[in-house]
Amino acid sequence: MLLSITKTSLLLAVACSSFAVAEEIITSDSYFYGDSPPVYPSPRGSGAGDWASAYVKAKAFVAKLSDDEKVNLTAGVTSTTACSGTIQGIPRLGFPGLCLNDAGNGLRGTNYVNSWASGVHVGATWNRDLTKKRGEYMGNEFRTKGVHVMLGPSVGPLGRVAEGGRNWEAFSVDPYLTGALIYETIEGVQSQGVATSIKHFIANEQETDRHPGTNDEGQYAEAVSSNIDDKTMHELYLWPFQDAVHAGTPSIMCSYNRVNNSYACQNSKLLNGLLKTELGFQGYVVSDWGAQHSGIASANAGLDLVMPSSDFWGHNLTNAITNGTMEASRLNDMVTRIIASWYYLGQESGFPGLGSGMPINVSQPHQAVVATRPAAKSTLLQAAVEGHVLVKNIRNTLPLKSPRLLSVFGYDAYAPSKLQLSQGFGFLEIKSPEAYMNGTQYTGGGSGGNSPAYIDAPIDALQRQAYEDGTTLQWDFSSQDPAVDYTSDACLVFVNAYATEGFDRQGLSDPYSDALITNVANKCKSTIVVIHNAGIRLVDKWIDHSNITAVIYAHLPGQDTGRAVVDILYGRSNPSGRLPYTVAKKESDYGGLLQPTVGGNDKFKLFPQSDFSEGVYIDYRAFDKAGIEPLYAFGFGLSYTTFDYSNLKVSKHNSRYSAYPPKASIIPGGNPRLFDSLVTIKATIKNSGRVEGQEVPQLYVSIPHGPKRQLRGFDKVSIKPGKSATVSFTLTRRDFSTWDANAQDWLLQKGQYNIYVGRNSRDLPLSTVLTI
Ligand SMILES: *[C@@H]1O[C@H](CO)[C@@H](O)[C@H](O)[C@H]1NC(C)=O
Ligand SMILES: *[C@@H]1O[C@H](CO)[C@@H](O)[C@H](O)[C@H]1NC(C)=O
Ligand SMILES: *[C@@H]1O[C@H](CO)[C@@H](O)[C@H](O)[C@H]1NC(C)=O
Ligand SMILES: *[C@@H]1O[C@H](CO)[C@@H](O)[C@H](O)[C@H]1NC(C)=O
Ligand SMILES: *[C@@H]1O[C@H](CO)[C@@H](O)[C@H](O)[C@H]1NC(C)=O
Ligand SMILES: *[C@@H]1O[C@H](CO)[C@@H](O)[C@H](O)[C@H]1NC(C)=O
Ligand SMILES: CC(=O)N[C@H]1CO[C@H](CO)[C@@H](O)[C@@H]1O
Repeated sequence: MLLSITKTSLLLAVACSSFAVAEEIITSDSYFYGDSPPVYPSPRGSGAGDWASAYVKAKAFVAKLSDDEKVNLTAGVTSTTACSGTIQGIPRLGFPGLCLNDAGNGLRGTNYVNSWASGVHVGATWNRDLTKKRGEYMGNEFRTKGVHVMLGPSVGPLGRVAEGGRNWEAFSVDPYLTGALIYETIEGVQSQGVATSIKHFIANEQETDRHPGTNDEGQYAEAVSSNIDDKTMHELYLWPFQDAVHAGTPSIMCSYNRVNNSYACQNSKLLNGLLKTELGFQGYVVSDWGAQHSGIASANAGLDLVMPSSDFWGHNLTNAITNGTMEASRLNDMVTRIIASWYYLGQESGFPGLGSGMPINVSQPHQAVVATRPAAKSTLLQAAVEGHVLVKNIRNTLPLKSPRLLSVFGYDAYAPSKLQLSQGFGFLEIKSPEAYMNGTQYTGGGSGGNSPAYIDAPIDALQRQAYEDGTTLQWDFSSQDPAVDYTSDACLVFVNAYATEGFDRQGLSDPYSDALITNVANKCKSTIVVIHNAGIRLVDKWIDHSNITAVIYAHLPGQDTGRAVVDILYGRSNPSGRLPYTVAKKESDYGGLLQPTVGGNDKFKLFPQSDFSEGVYIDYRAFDKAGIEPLYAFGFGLSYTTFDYSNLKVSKHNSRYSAYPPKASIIPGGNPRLFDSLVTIKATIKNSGRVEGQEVPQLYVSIPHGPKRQLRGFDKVSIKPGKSATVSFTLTRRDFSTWDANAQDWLLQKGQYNIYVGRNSRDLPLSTVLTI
């Protein structure tokens, strides 16, 4: 691999200089040949790790297949179910086929299912156990409906671009937090015998120009290329995928964009190199819907399955074997990986019929009903509750205590029309205002949305609370400048910030909602703002208004949105969410990472280039580097109580460590020695306030020659007032290492590592120095 990089970068240098002289518009892809190092042949799945018995069974199965049957397994077909993708069955061998369906935050496009809290909301919970439980219940819904493969969860986009349209589908802009939560989700979902398909591999960091097509000038342009160096790839974007492979995902979905000018679904460095060699991935690579752009080249580069169907493969695969452009072993490997995944999850026995709960016509009988089983209820609600992040609370505004008069405003307070949204929010290009104006936003738009059994809107839950407390409610959901009863004890304003697949956002705030909030605050001395935000939402236009006394980022809670927010507002639940991203004081603080790369300059207008030249410095890593004070730091969130930190203790497990991980057989996830624990760190947290609450102690490390600090540990603990808890963080070799591109390995540098423990990335009362 090392050899090929050297050779191709030399080639690249030659190619660039000969063309660069003329500075003319690049019209041929050949200009970019060599940008992405070739890695061939495609590694065969070996049954490594806990895949051995699945591979034994799969090999025996594949040995019985005809060539036509093999070819049929490599692409989807249209079916009589509503599955987003279907592999047809082979009845003579008892293989029923596979149903793949959207998406990572719950089932989409069917009924009798639940709308779960979305990725960013789960990221804001910082709760591993809750994330795993959510996975179990979601996985069970997929199983009940006859869905073998959940198309998700997403860990990419990670959130490089603040306005990214799909950031909300994944957990956090931080790879460690995202990696930890994807791990738990996979364990939860797969405990139900349902496979996860982790998307989008990789560097799918913007929606703009995600597909090739006709540009504004009527010319055909390729999809955007994310140009990423090897170190950034490993330390940032690949990190959570590594955790996903380690957790045993049997499926990875390759993305629409190009990476180093080679389409992600035919990029041999990504698929053969990083994924199947370095990470030892034993499952199959499935194309995002319509992401295949070449025939045999994509097969040789490591693509195994094409969805929803293939315009390129079919009998061309067997032709290519006959004429020598593809090895027969490649086709066998593609099919073995798919069938091994079916065995790996134990789907060969007792699994409901393929898509049986999801007929195309929802009026047909035999719907598998899963909503809302009593066992799932508390997890559904708790996940909704814990993703709320309280960022401002002055003059004891919250929790509310039986107000006499409460006034409620904003287009986001009531339930949207459910028929219209029975499949979740669609791909709505909402430009200005950049808000969904027709009801409360409980999930984002596009294929990552989900389908609610019901929608318990904020106003519905407030009405129930008013009944209990004898409160009088006033409301006006349509005016931008509503009349306010001056006797109101408090005013609640509900707004949202919409985002969807297919489009990047138009900004991080919108004038309509900002004016609405300000208008209410001008007339109401205690104004509480609740924002259902599918991504970062700035509050600079009004946060210092003296009448705005409380602000909650309510993210995307799913169908229990109203119940959850009212539990928080009235103190039945103590807020414990923490921001999984940084909220800046102003848009320009995000610098070049505010907006997506749009088009190309003249030279590259047919090949839009997005250079990830900032390296690993995105979000808080970038703010720390540039010395920019955020409004709300990564990891920030208030509680109704306070927590004190003390007693930091660090213990190394050994006195000396090798620079590189000891050699070992690769298992899914890579070299297993990367996950050796090196250090345990403990701290004591005391609840110094008057009510019980959950704290999220966070551990950051400054790795020599790296970002100022990086998240490398977190926990969530419930502590009664006056009581203390000891939290313990175990850090692995990977947690302290940097990617050494020359050695092509993780390097543990000798030197001093600052360790910080505290409440968020900018409030770290405990620190010490660890010498390695
Ligand atoms: C992209 O190119 C950079 C060098 O410019 C290299 O470090 C990296 O490994 C390449 N990655 C891929 C996936 O081609
Ligand atoms: C392959 O798929 C096609 C289309 O569904 C079907 O007509 C054909 O019978 C299949 N071939 C085999 C050998 O199963
Ligand atoms: C084979 O490839 C050609 C050219 O890419 C394509 O037009 C054709 O549809 C393919 N055949 C099948 C059976 O997919
Ligand atoms: C071999 O077959 C494949 C698939 O039909 C085709 O794309 C390729 O051009 C053929 N190559 C040669 C050398 O015939
Ligand atoms: C769906 O099924 C219902 C009940 O069988 C039938 O009345 C309706 O026409 C069907 N709709 C479609 C689009 O097939
Ligand atoms: C705050 O609200 C009161 C009404 O309760 C209003 O009189 C006052 O002008 C408001 N303050 C500001 C700064 O708008
Ligand atoms: C789909 C839909 O009902 N859209 C409406 C949402 O609200 C805006 C603003 O009130 C209307 O213009 C849309 O027609």
